[in-house]
Formats: sequence, C-alpha cells, structure tokens
Amino acid sequence: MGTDRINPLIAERTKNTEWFLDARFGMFIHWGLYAIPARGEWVRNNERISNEDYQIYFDEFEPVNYDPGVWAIAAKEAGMKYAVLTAKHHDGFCLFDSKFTNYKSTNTKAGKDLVQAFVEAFRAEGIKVGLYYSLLDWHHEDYPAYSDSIHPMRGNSEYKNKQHNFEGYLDYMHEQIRELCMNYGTIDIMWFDFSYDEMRGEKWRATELINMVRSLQPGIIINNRLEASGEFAGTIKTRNPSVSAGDFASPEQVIPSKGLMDEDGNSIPWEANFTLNNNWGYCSADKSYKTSKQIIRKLVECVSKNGNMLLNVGPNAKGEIPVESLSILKEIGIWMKHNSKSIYHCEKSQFSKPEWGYYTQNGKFLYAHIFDPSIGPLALLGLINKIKKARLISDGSEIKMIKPWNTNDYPDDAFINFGPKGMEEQFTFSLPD
Ligand code: FHN
Repeated sequence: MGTDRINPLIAERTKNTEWFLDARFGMFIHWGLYAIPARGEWVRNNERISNEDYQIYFDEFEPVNYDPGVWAIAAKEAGMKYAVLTAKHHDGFCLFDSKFTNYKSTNTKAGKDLVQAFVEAFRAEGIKVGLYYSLLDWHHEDYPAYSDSIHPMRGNSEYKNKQHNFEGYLDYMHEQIRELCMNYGTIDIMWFDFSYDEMRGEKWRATELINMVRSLQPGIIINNRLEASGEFAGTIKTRNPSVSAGDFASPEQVIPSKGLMDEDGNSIPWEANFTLNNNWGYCSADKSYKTSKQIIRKLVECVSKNGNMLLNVGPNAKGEIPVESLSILKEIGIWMKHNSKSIYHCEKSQFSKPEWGYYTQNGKFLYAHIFDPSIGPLALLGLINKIKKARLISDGSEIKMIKPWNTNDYPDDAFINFGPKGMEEQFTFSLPD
C-alpha cells in the first residue's frame, strides 16, 4: 500500500512511513527503575519521592530475568511488526550506556546496555525497533523545577531553588539522542514524549534536533510530540509543516472517531497507543487488564480508520513481562494467525462504515469485521453488484452470496447467511479489478 492516500506533504517529507502503515501493530515497552516500586511510571512524581529515596531503586535495579529475546518472541507471536522501548522515561534513568550521565543501566547491578540488548533481540526476530525518549527529566539538575501550581511536576522539586541552565539540559538531551542515533544501528522510530504548555517546538530546539536525527537515521520516522502533547497528540500541522511536526500523530488511549485528517482533509499517519491495564509502567496492584477481544476490536477499528495500534507492556523489576500481558498477547496472536491479512497492508475502506462492525481494505480485497453478533443475515448495503465472491477469513470457506428474496425491499443489498458460526466473523470479499 502506498502513501499516496496519505497527506501528500507528509508523504513527500518522509516516504519512510510506508512500512509503518503496512505494519499496523506494534509493541510499546515501558520499563525502568519505576518497576521496583511497581506503582506505575509516574510514581516518583505522584508520591513526590526525593532523590535520596528514589536512589534506592537505582542501587537495587537488577533485572535478573531480563531476556529481550523472550519479549521479542511474545511480540512476534502476537503479530506485532515493530516495538518501541523507553530508552529514558521522565525519571531520567537511561537504559543505555550514555557517556553524558552516570544515571544509567550500565552503572546498576544490571551491568549492561539494555537498549543494545533490546535492538539486537528484536531485530533477530525481524521486528523493527523504535526508541522512546522523554523530553521531561526529573533527575537532571538543569531541567526546570515544577511550580507548585496545577501542573503536575515537570521537574524535580528538590531543585526548586537552584538556578538551572535549561540550555545545558537541551545540550544534554540532544547529545543523548545523537548517541541513540549513532550507537545502535538502524533505528526505525524515534518516539518523543511530551510537549506541554509553552514547552513545544523550538523550546526544545526541535528543528536542530530533527535535522540531526534525520541526517543520522535517514529512514527513521518520528512522532509528533516535539510539538504536540496528550490532548493534541492527534494532530499534525501539514500546511507549511514545521520540520518538527512529526511523521505520525500519536493519540493516546483513544481512537479518533473519524481517523485523522489534516486541514485539507487528507488522511495523516497516526498510531493510537494503549495500555493493557491502566498503567504504562509495571503496577503490581493493577489487575484491570483489557481482554484480547477488546484489543482486537480496537486494532480493527484503528486500521479501518487508517491508523496503527501501539500496545504497551510494562515489564517488572526482574525484567519479565507480566503473565497477564503474555496471556492476552498469546490470544491476540491466535486471532492474528487467522486474520492478519485483514490488518497488515490494510487501510480505510472505500465503502462507508457498516453499522454491524468495520471494513478494512487492501486493494481489491474488502474485509468485513462483524462485531454485532445480534444481527441476522448480513446486509451489505449497496455492495451486491460490487462483490465477486465472499470467503470466511479463518478457514477460507465459501460464503454463498444470496440475493434477497424480494429485491424490491432491499435494492442493491447482498445477504450473507450466517452458518452455525454466525457471530464475530471476519469475511473477505474480493472486489472486481
Ligand atoms: O507521561 C507519559 C506517560 O508516562 C506514558 O509514557 C505515555 C505514553 O504515551 N506518554 C505520557 C503521557 O501522555
């Protein structure tokens, strides 16, 4: 599938999005020191933990069971085509051997560059690799301390009375991103997080940063969060886009109702990121996991609207993906084994959304995803003369196309009579060339 149906300005600027739009499904991995307190990745902020108290987790960090090969196989078997790991989250802890800080995994009992192990393991399974880098940094002394106002802590309250040199922090940030672009081979995605209030775009020296990233990694794609933030993560400026507008929008925990278009109505690449429970980072008490069926429906809905899904796992302090997450990924993988051709390389259909579910389409193949189990014979409004044949995706069996007995009642309708299976099926319709 080409990017010709994607915003021409974005397609022109980064032809790199084609694999991304075909891949449709990726793994997000939030992992770091916060896995030890096991109360989510914002624990340091939420509980106003002091440097001294948070240092305990640095001193303890020893993921004895860290094996990114296990993570990669779980992602592959779930049908995920790319993975994004937090190289540095807001707490400032670096999972990579940066020469600009001592606050890094190689100085902990982990004793290794966790990013290096991640990229090697996932590439070995044929999965593209992305790195998440937090613009916020609660550890770095030159990141502005937060104000005791309505905003959640952006910096470290212990530095509140300290003069900080924000340009110095930006130099640090840019140099670390240079390290990530130079030291780990081909990086397919750079996932920045997040801009806020007045802190966006050139406040991060974004043009300089993006030009550097693209010069070192010409094939990379970059999300929109150097300019956008949570509430605006679903936007990319495309008329006279700035260099740092990003290559894809990044709505969080929601699916845009109509997909995402730019000011001219052209579709823009987007990727909705979701947690499996309610936490990005490991949270031992949070057992509110979504079901595999809920995830699959979200994935289908994303693709039906020209979007991707980035589904998160939060490994624990030992380096293990929680068993509940593994179980859900396995179930998704079983569905993907039979139905992935209705996901990969697919996009929004030329036909309007049916009331019983979603269409996805790949060229002359139209895929019907039936989510409303209550309906009887399936009426395909206005498709009767457009479908050559129909098959059940899971086993390829033929679905007889039966014209309604009284076509006066349903002009141009085609009914597909459910067999005993009846519900929750996916159908392939091959359309005439
Ligand atoms: O604050 C982060 C959060 O911890 C997590 O990384 C999400 C993932 O999209 N991004 C920010 C919230 O928007």
